[in-house]
Amino acid sequence: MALDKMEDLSLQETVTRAETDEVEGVTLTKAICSTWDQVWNFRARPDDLLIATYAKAGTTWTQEIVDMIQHNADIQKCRRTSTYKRHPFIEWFLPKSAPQSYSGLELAEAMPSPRTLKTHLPVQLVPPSFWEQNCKIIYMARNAKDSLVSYYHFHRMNNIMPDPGTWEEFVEKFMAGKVLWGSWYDHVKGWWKAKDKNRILYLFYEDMKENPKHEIQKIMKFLEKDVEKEVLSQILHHTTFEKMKENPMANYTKDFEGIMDHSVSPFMRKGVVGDWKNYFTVAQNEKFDEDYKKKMSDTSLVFRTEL
Ligand code: PPS
Repeated sequence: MALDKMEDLSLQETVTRAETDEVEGVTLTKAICSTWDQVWNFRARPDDLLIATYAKAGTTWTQEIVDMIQHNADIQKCRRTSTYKRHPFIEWFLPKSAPQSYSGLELAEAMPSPRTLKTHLPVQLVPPSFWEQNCKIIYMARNAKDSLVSYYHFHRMNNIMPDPGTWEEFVEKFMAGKVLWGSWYDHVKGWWKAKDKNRILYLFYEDMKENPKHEIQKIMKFLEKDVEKEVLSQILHHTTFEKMKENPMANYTKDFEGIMDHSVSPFMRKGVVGDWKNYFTVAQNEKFDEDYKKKMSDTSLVFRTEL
């Protein structure tokens, strides 16, 4: 057997799907829970920028846009390494014994300022130093149904995520908030509330799809950064779904080799609004809507599920 095939096989054998535990009722991987004290005591710096999202809301997209703004659309600089390493994912932890180890905390601590960091934590679990230091935070939200579909496919292709079960089972788990990083409903509502009292720019995936130029300008204003017209055009061009899908430093083909299986479902899957219609049955949709109404009755937050 060819050596690369043997390595592939041995890697697959050691890849196990994450076990979960909880922090204050929020489902996280056991590995994250085991380092929770360190995450909670993370020392934010005043010039840190935090990109916060529920999983699959367009984190990577936001990260690429921010990086392009910060580097005046210098493509070479933005390709210095993969998204995963450019912006430490603060709570993410894979022990040294794992096929691919990672410590967002170590990466962040070693990084010179100004840092841009990533988190999927719900607002109540964000390390307090971010609030103490009054850090700027960009929160990107995406409608529940498209987030769910994207999350389901991500569980299928990423062999260290918990087993998603069947589509039907995953829909139930998502509605119950029993998926990694907890309830989508509590996440988007919690951050929505927090934006009134903190330096949070709350954005929507759907708006970004509809009018990326406008949303990118909002981000630039928030970052107090002005760029030439041509630079803005470059940012727009290089952060389209099509461009990012072919960018190895943004499409996750450089990380998690043997763990993420892009042949099952690529990380850069479809990048559209409304793909949920291809997955929800009529009955599922009715049930989901009814439950959604109840869970979202106490917020002014409104999402679009189609454009
Ligand atoms: S993660 O793993 O939580 O960090 O994933 P995240 O980056 O938040 O979300 C991945 C989804 O975002 C889509 N994506 C984009 N959509 C439009 N334009 C651009 N440039 C873009 N980049 C990433 C990606 O395709 C995933 O969504 P789905 O619906 O699965 O395609």
